[in-house]
Amino acid sequence: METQKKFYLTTPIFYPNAKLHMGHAYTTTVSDCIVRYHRDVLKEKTYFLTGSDENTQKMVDAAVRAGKEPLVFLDEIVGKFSALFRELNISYDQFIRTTDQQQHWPGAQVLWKKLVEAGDIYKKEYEGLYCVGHEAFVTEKDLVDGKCPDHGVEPQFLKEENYFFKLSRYTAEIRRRIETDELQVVPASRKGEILSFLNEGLQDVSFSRPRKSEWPATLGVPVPGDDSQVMYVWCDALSNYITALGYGQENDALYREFWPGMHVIGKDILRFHAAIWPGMLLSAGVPLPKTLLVHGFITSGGKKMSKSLGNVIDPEELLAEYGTDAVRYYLLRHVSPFEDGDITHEAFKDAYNAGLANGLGNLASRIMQLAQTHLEKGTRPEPIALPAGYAEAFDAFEIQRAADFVWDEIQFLDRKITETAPFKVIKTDVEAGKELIFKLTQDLYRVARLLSPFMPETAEKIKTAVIENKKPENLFLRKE
Ligand code: ME8
Repeated sequence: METQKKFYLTTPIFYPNAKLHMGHAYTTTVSDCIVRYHRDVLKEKTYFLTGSDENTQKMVDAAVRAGKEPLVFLDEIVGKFSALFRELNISYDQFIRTTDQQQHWPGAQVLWKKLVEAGDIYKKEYEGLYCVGHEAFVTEKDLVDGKCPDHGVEPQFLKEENYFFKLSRYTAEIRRRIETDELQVVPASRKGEILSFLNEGLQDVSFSRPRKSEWPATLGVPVPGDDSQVMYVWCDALSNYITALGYGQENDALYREFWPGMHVIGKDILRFHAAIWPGMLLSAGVPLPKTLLVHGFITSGGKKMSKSLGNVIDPEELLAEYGTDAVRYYLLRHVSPFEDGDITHEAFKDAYNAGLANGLGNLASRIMQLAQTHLEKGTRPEPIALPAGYAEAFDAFEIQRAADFVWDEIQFLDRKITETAPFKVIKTDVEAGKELIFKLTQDLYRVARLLSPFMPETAEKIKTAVIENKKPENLFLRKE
């Protein structure tokens, strides 16, 4: 018997210093769509990981601003993360928290020890500029007018004794793996970007920080053998992708089953994932991930969303007004997974009315109205081969093209109803009319199958309607 194919996908783990916004909703929804394609359409065995990146100064700062104990603040925010993910119907298998001392810390420490064994960790006095927004050291040339252009704040000057990781050793090997697509970086423009970054050669990175007295003891993974230091947050955070699977622990069945997998990330964290992470894995003798899918940023009206511009679009507001599948539809069909994408209330409403109210919703009710009136019973068609265009698009992570494929089918069926006019045929030839309608219900069911990674609930509703031979509830009412 052919063994079932395995597929492992991770989202970035999110900083719990504020609630999640549209960009976070995007990264997670794209991830969910890809996983659902592998699990529900290709019938592979999948594992889907998300989580939160908790051992950070910015979380502690946010807690202080909110007047709350860091750990209380943390639990509240992380509770909101899972609430949003439920609303978006994100089918993750595990939510990892980097403060989890059972699931995360032991594996992170085993990985650290591997780097030590490889001779890649050394101690050094270091001074530099630290941007809390990035949770990374920055250099003068990264700054504009003395401030970090991404976060608009001056970095802190730090002088510390830290452990360093000899990342520089791995430049050539990382380059080779990316060039040959052993570590596939998608899209090609991001591959080019990281290769030219690697051309400059990688610097060693500071990999630990002195433990801060104001941090609770449960925050920050202790450096093995030196409790005065905690792991640098990116070293700690990146390791989540394998600690969640049990790497370095007694029960590492998931790790053996699913690693290596793919990571979905935003363009802002490419260097961490395509330089530091592979460097750590090479040092530790762990296989590299197969793929990094690097998406762009979501803007609103062409501008970065910001409270002062008043263009912030809150995923919760959209979910409350339009529902889960409408939000998923917009993000998956109208935002490119490779470039920056835009969302405004106007564009959302137009897309909703065209693609869902007039498109999919209208088609499903037209067909099922005919079926309910003229057929005696429902049907559950046998699966047929996956259309090549759809599978190719998904395999290349061209999510929009895969969605377009489904909407092309919807248009095709709309035309088919008009052209074959079963409602007329049935008046003169009952059997021929019924046959046309029956075929349409089968086609509709097949559309629902292809739709399921994008809009799982709607796909189920449509399938049920076909099986039970009844009109689905008003799927998407037009919005004026
Ligand atoms: O970077 N548009 O966490 P984070 C699209 N904890 N995607 C966006 C976005 C936007 N405007 N803003 C954020 C971190 N994202 C680290 C990751 S992983 C080991 C550690 C997405 O909460 C994008 O994918 O700041 C980004 O990489 C991710 O959210 C995490 O953002």
